[in-house]
Amino acid sequence: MGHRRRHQRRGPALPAATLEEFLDCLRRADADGDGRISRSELQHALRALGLRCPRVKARRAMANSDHNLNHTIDNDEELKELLEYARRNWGFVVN
Ligand SMILES: [Ca+2]
Repeated sequence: MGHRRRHQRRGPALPAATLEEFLDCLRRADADGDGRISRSELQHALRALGLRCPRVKARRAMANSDHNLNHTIDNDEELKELLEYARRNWGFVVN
């Protein structure tokens, strides 16, 4: 476990959530179980993890990671991008 990082521009970091916890939360948020993550599912996951402004964060993250513009995170490349985005911007730590 790494130390908790601070992001002055974006407010306080999370209480040491890991990318694995984020993934677990995404899987639980995948209501229809199709393995693809919609913006609404991402939003629910972020809320469950206690992030502020989950709606705004979900929108920005989707804009960053949804390369083929079909409004879901639906392949490994996009998921990888989303996880990297989460690590950089939301302070998730690599476990
Ligand atoms: Ca996509």
